Amino acid sequence: MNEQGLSEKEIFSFLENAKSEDTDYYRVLSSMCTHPHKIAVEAHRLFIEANLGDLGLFAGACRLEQEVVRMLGELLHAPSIVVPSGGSCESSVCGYLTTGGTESNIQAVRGMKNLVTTGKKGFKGVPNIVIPESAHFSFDKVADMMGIEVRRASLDSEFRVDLSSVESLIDINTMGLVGIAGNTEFGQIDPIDKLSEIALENELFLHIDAAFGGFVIPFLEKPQPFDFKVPGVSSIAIDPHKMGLSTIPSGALLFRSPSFLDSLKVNTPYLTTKAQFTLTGTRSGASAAATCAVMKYLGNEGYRKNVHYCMQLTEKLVTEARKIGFEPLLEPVMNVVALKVPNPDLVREQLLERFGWNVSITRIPRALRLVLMPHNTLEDIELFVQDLKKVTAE
Ligand code: 0PR
Repeated sequence: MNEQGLSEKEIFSFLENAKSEDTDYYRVLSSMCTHPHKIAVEAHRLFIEANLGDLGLFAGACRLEQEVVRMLGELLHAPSIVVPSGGSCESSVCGYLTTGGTESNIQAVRGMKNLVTTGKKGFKGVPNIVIPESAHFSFDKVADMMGIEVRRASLDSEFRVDLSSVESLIDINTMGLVGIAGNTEFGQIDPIDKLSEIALENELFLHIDAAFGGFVIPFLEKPQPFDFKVPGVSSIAIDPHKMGLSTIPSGALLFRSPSFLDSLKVNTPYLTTKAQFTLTGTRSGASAAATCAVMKYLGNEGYRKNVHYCMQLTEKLVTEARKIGFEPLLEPVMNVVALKVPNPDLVREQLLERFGWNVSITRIPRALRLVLMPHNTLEDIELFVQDLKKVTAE
């Protein structure tokens, strides 16, 4: 740091310089985030200093968090219950706002672990969870930090988790299963109803990672079962900072039962509240306000339009790609396309170098991964496919 501060003018020229290196989502087909809605940005500014880590000082922001949890509970068909709240807020749905899918997944597994290790079930060895091979790399972090074994079940030909593989990995030390509702690479939805049957039969928790799909699946023309309507689902991660059009960081974790949330409780003796259930201490009230505002502003209808638009982009991309001879690995279920092209790593590199397109690659098999988001346009898609044709023709 300098001994003396810079002028406002100097700071902003320094910041603008840095900002010019960012993409502003132009020609970005690799991101699950997008421009936050302007209502979310305004609300975020209004609550910029609010700290949800000290609910007693920020009762208003706390109320907004509870309202978001209530609205998400409604969206995900959560049963109505009373939360054992450490703060001054009570809610009829159980959960809290996180920094995103990573924190939600970590906390869901931590909850499972706390419940089983203090519960009746006799664990002989290291506890384990069974997740799909397609699970997000946040589960690598879970494996690393939680002292548990993470077992990966293989996928079927449609990139959904293979149920017989899941069953073969379950043993006496299994605490729970994870299903993905909108996996990162393919946008595919695991058979959540079948996973639920396996979970109930074996008395296991079932966490659903709907970080991306949570704001997509309910608004599709033919939604598949993935939420608390499915009886064995015990917790769900859903991210407002992805298709929820809120500001970063905005994630959420919802539980079917208050005991799950309670298992995460830590006493906070010197705060205005007695306990915390969250992973982070200081938390952004601005994100809660942003999410609350955009959800209320858009309503179901607004999100349905948003998903409809992204699915139109998706269909356009697949149609145009087929015209130049490229097939998707699977018929897109949501606004993610995995496109089979020869030499995808080189194609990706060329698309960026020559035309400024940011795309990503799936791991197995290697294919171009394209996420169609509200910042993309139908014209963009046409241009993209033309550029893809040029890059692959050589
Ligand atoms: N679960 C699923 C299914 C996800 O797709 C992701 C993130 C997470 C959990 C973790 O969420 P957080 O990153 O919010 O903790 N999926 C995107 C990905 O890894 C995140 C992302 C978003 C990456 C925008 C790049 C980007 O520009 O691809």
